[in-house]
Amino acid sequence: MNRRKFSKQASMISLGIGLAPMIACKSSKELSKDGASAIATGVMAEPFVLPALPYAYNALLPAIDEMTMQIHHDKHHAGYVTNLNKALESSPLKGKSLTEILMSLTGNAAENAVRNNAGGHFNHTLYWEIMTPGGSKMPKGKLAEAINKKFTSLDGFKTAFSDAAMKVFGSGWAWLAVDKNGEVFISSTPNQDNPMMSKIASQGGSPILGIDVWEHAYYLKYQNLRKDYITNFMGLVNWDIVGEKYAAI
Ligand code: MN3
Repeated sequence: MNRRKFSKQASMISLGIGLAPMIACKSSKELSKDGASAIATGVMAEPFVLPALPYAYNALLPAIDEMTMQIHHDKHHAGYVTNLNKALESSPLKGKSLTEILMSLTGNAAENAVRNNAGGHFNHTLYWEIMTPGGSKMPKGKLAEAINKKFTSLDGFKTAFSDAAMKVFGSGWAWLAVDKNGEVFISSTPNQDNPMMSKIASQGGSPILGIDVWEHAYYLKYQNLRKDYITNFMGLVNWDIVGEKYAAI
């Protein structure tokens, strides 16, 4: 990437961080295996590119099987990235960062292609990041305090989060997000929406943890047993990364 393009993308990213630094540069960098900067990965600014999975396809076994990971990342997420770039060609949102795009969406049907694919790109980037076979198994520090304040305990959070994920009708996501007062909340969104779409979502905020409950995320291994997938997902959460995201907001 030449210097001019690099600085153009850098300025777009700095504009995009705004109220919600979310998958900020630091986190995007972690997704890049070749040591390139977060900006060069194109996770957050045009042209958007598929971030490398930060671990092997089989790293999450036995909770999530290798074929599911491969298809999910290489086909589904890749498709959102390709279609996002395509949709932006004829969109007034072209040129904005990913976070700016999400926060600008109004729910107008003309935005649907950008909405679905920008959401898909953002959501999956977060999902890969916050799952790992390693990392802390419990939230620490300020995040632990915020979770305990809202849900009494980690178990209280897990019960409420699992309940929200179970109740998503059809395809969608459940979230742990942070509101403008720094308080954590649980919500769910249909399709590829997320709480960053503050003009659309039932509650706007910055997601720090999300579970994909589209059937493509679990059906090969779990079929109709969404509850078992959710339970096993909870054991994959890297609370160090979630804590970093909370601290960055
Ligand atoms: Mn998915």
